Amino acid sequence: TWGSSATRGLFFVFEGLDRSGKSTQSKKLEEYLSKAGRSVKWMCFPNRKTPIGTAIDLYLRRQLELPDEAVHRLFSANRWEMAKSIVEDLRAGTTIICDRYAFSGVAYSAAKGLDFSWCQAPDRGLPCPDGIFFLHIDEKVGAARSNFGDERYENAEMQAKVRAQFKDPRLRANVHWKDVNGARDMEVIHAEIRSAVEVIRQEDQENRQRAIPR
Ligand code: NYM
Ligand code: MG
Repeated sequence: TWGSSATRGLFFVFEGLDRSGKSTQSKKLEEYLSKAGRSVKWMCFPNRKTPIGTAIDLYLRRQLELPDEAVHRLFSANRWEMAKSIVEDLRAGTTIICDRYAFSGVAYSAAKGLDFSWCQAPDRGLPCPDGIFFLHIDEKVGAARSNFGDERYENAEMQAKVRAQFKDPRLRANVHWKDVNGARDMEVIHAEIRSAVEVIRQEDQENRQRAIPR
């Protein structure tokens, strides 16, 4: 638990394929919440600036070869590098908005053929998001948007495999997962996410009030 502080921050994660609009939407939510006067921090995974993130960045840019199992563990370790600061920020009342998290970790590695539950194991115990917004784009929209760069995984074949893994119900079990149709106008998407955030915030406050003994 996060303790009983009435000002705990909320933790929101954006997930989806490459080019699904996660960065745009996560930054729009950050802007909206900070304009509303909330303390908010945006972050992304991989965090390429940490020691482990440096290796991940080299791997993604094809300047480093690593076994699939090893790089999977690095992606997870990269989240563990940030876990303590995430918890501290949430406790201090800062809301965190995160572009990709453990769900990408599992979907991309399982798409390469690694066992799904083996992929889930190293992330167990990480701070759990209060809401996950999965930006769904169908194959056709994805193909139209895909001016892919030359990073690893940025090709139609891999994206199709990742898309299939993101559908696995084991990813959504025990978390507040919201599918968002990412093929629409970005302001329409943003409005839908904003109202989902307010619902989650209200639920959180009600739950916390119930938990306080009178
Ligand atoms: N990726 C991201 C993984 O394979 N595992 C992970 O745990 C995470 C967080 O990194 N193609 C992949 C998905 C992306 C790539 O991320 C770089 P981005 O958000 O495209 O910069
Ligand atoms: Mg990308």
